[in-house]
Order: sequence, then C-alpha cells, then structure tokens
Amino acid sequence: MDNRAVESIALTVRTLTMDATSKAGSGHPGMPMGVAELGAVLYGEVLNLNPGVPDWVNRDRAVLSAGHECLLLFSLLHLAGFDISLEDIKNFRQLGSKAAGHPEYGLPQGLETTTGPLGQGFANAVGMAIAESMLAARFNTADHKIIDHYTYAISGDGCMMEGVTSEAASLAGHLGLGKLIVFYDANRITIEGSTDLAFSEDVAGRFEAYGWHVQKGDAYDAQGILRMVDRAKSASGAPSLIMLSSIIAKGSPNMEGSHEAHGAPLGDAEIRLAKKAMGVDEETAFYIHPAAVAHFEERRRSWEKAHAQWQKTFEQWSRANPDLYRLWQSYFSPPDLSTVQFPGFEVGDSVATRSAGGKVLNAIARAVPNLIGGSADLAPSNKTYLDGMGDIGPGSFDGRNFHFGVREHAMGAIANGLALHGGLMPFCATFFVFSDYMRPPMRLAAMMELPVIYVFTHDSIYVGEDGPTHQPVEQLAAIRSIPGMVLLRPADAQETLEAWKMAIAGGEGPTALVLSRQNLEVFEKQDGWRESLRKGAYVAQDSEGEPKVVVIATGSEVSLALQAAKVVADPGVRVVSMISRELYERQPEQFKAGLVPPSTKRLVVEAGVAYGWDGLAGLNGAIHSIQGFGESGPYKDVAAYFGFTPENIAEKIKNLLR
Ligand SMILES: Cc1ncc(C[n+]2csc(CCOP(=O)(O)OP(=O)(O)O)c2C)c(N)n1
Repeated sequence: MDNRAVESIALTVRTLTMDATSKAGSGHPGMPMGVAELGAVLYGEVLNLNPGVPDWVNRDRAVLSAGHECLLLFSLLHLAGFDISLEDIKNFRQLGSKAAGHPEYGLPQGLETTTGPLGQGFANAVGMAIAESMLAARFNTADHKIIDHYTYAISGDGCMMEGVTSEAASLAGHLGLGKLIVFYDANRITIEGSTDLAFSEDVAGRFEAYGWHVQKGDAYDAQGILRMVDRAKSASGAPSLIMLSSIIAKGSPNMEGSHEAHGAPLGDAEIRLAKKAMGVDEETAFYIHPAAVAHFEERRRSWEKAHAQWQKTFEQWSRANPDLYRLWQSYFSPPDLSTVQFPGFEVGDSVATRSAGGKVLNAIARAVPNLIGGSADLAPSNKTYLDGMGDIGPGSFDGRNFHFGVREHAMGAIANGLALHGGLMPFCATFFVFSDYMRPPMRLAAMMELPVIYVFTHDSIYVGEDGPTHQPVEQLAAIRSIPGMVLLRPADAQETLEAWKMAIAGGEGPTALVLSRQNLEVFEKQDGWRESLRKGAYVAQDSEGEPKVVVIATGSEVSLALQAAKVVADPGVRVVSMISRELYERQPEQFKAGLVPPSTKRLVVEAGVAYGWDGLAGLNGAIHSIQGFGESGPYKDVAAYFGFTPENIAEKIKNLLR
C-alpha cells in the first residue's frame, strides 16, 4: 500500500470525524484523528474480509476496543463498502443512524462487537482468537485450511488501565494466541489530562511478562506499521502488542496533544484551520478524498478474489472430508437435542440442582459437539466439567473444557467473543455471588442478544458456612434487572433438566442458570408442567377450587413452600413454581391470571432480597425474603435464622388465609 493511498484515507477519516462530531455537537474526535493512518493501513491493506459477504466465517476480525473512537470505524466501514452510508455518518449520534454514539453490534455489518465500556473489546478479541484456534484445530486438514484468520483489536490508554484487559491478556499469553494482534494507541492522554496523572507503569514490560510479543513504533509511519504486522504474524507462538506513539487530534493545529480534543467537537474555527492545513476546502463538509474511494474500489476486487478462492478451498475440503463437513454443518446449525440421552430423575430423588445440572450438561454436550465452556477455577463445585472431552490449553485447542483461571470478568467477555465469532456455543460458570464480577460482559451479551449460558451455583444463603461474602442475596434481583437476560432458578433436578433445554434452545440472548449447592427433593408434578414451565411458571400443587392463597416460590423455596402447604393443610392453598419471573411476565394476561388469579392473596417466598417482587405480591400480599446480608453457619441453621422453615412459612400462609 503506497503512502498516497494511506494519506487519502487518513485525511478522509479526519475530515469525516471533525464534521460528524461538529454536526452532532458531541462525540470524540481526538482518537480517530490520532490513529487515522493505522485505520487506513488496517482496512486498506491488512484485513482480509469481504463487504459483499459480511458474515464470511473466515474473515479477519477487527475489534475497536476503544469504542469512543467509533468514527474511525464508521469512516472505514463506509469507505470499505459496508452498509453504512455517508448519510448515516452525517447523522452521527442521531436516532436511527447506523453511526451510533458508540459501535453497536449489528449496526452496521462489518462491526464485530458492541464496544464503549473500555477493555471489553480487548477481551472479546481474545475470545474470537480462541474460537479461531478451536475451529482450526477441529476442521483444518493437512491439505486444506478453511479456518485461518487473524483477530485484531485497537485499544487505547483507557483499555490498558482496565482490569478486564489484564485478565484477558494474561490468559491470551498463557494460551499463546499467535493470531491475536492488538494495537495500542499510546497517545498518553485520557479525559482528565495526561496519563502521568495515574498511569506510569511499563506497559510493554507488563505484556512481555504475560508472554506477549511486543513492538513499539510510530503511528504515522504506515510502512513501519505494515512491517510490524508482518513481524507480529511471524511470532506465531504468542499474541502481539503493537504500541504506537501517537498524538491525539493529529492534524488540528491548536488541539493536537490536548485532552480537550478527547471528547468534544473541535469548534468551527479550529475545523477550518485544520482543513486548511490539510489542503481541504474549508467550505466543504464531509469531504471524501477521491483517491481513498479509488483505493477501496480496487481493494474490493482483491477481497472478492480472496473470498472466491476460499470458497473453492472450502468446496474441495467438503468433498474430500464428508464426515468433517457434516460436523461443520452441525456447528453452524441450531443445536439438535433429539439424540440426547438425558439422565432420569425420579420423584423422591434428593439431588442438588448443581449436580443435576452437571449430569444434564454432560449429556447434552455428548450430542452437541460445539457446546464448549468452563469455569473460573470452580468446575468441581459448579459441576461443569465435560468428562472425557479434553481441555483447552497452550497449543491444544481441540478440547472443550476451558480453564479460565480466577478471572470472572475476562471469562464473561471471552465468552462473548466466542459467541460473536460463530460456530461455538459457549457456557461459563462460577459461584452466583461472583456474577457481580462479570456483570459488565453479561450486560453486553444481553444487549447484543448473544446466546451465552451462565451456570451460577451456590445460589443463596443455603451456601452456609462460607458466610455472607459467599451468600448471594441481591444477585437474583441484579441479574433479573438486565433487559433481555433470562434467569432460570429451577426447583429440583427435573426442572433443571428442562432449564438446560430452555437455555440451549434460547438462541436469542443469554441465559443464567441459578443452581443450588444443597440437595433438593424431586417433587411430583402434574401433566402439562413442562409446557407451562417454558412460559416461566406452573402450578406445583393446586388448591381445590379457586385458591384462597397462592404461594409463589422459586428454586429451593418451592419444596419449602410445598412442605409449608402440608403443614397448613388448607385446600385453598396453591403453590406456583416460578422458574423465571421475566418469562412469566412476558406472557398474556390470561396465562398469568390462570396461575395467579388477580384478586387472590399471594405469598412470595425467595431466599434473596424482595426487590422486584412487589408487583406480584400485590397490595394485600406478603413477601418472605432476606433483607440484608446472610450469616455464617451451617446452612440449615442459617435458613432457620432467616425464617426459611416450613413452620414459619406456614404461619405466613395462615396469616393470609385469616
Ligand atoms: C469502563 C469504562 N470506564 C470509563 C469510560 C469513560 N471513558 C471513555 S474514554 C475514557 C478515556 C480513555 O482514554 P484513552 O483510551 O486514552 O482514549 P483517548 O483519550 O486517547 O481518546 C474514559 C474514561 C468508559 N468508556 N468505559
């Protein structure tokens, strides 16, 4: 790629960035202007993709971890020929524009992940690079490489400061992800000023210690960047960090190097000065250099050629390897549960839902080959190990069990990257209380509607002796509050089996399975319970005639409610098992009223904070919950201390019957 082409693309990025932020009256001009040459080199030369087939499985992945830098991406995607128009860029940050305030997955195509919360994109890229290695290990043959691409990311000082980056970088270094190449825009400016204020470590030394291949260079030496990319590719046993010293708002005579250029338009007068210095007509807004357009016209032809070549290879491979091709098809189709040999759970069996979950997960995994995942060092407790299915480790990507290490935040973000890559169905696991440590990527999974499955065990004060630090009380409310997240808290082993089926079939969006540490007895159910469960709730034990009181319980509190109803021995008591409040609340009124009649008194029983249950409890109902942190002690004692006994719940029911 010659320097003239680089300059024309970089100039276009700068003019579009200045004008779009100016028109919107907000946005971040500094960083796109500062790394415009890097963007030009990346899209103009390095990346192998095809805007005509944006979901081409073997495309290089490029992640903009510094999401506020989105105009860099929007300008380049527009020039490259993706479905983002100049009109979108003119309407930057306006409702309905594909040029949103930060990159949003799906808007436009070619944008690989939603970014903005700093560091998430970096960790997503680690997930994508792992996915590439896993698919390559499964499907490439000596004669044909059908998965063979790089994963790139652009990070800034902010990403480098975030903890999630360190967690993900540490794992990436351990795994030796040679096809991950991260650019670090080291402009040494953040919002409050110079990085001298708060960031003085040796980033290169840190990444070398993680096992990365590290290079340093100049953000304005395009040929130098290309050489560094080549060297990064040669260092095939380690992920690469390419540190580029850059100047924020490069090209703006008075704002270059100023933190004020980070997050506010440059101002009309300064934009005129900058355009003049760049040799662009000051009166022209949203100027696109014709040489940039010409470069990408040619580029599209070579992209199409490369894609056609890959298609040929793929066809040859599929003819030569019919068994592998069938396996490939199963990886890229919705999971088929028809051949799963599910474990049987009988009424009266006493089994923790985490143990039941582990058995069901293993049964499904035996039939669904692309179900992969692991735990943040808690697999023996979470019961999530896939027996006999191999591990993921350095140089070994044909296994299915991840060892994420004690890195919940990166685990969640890596799972997003695995799901975004395509071909794999990821799950990840930890104690429910530590869902707090991965809430940011869970929120993004919900926003992107990624089918990631979270296995959370040790779901309440019933954790017992480990005490309040390990007893989740507010996490049910916290996870339920994420829009689009489905939380399933099964009441026994049979419900757990159905919950796993629901999670696998979920498809659009993430599912959190919340499972017990302690044993729960499998209880008798009435016909049709499975269908009703899929809508969020079913009648676990019915009243004779119209109920006088409906007890709504979830998870381990369902068997408690059933025992309490026995103590009360009043035919007017109905017990409803509500595996998912979100699913129940989405149902038509008729279904909801069929379970919980509008005028009937209700008692909600859940071993967590009451937050969010008021509506279902109703004005004349009651909630038995935990309003405060737990206590350290044997779980039965802790439960009794908080009134989670059949006798106490029976008293509450009697109060409502009176
Ligand atoms: C997790 C997270 N915390 C805070 C922010 C707010 N924020 C956006 S950009 C930024 C500074 C980033 O600095 P740098 O990466 O150097 O970008 P530059 O100033 O060069 O544009 C901050 C704090 C964020 N987007 N995400």
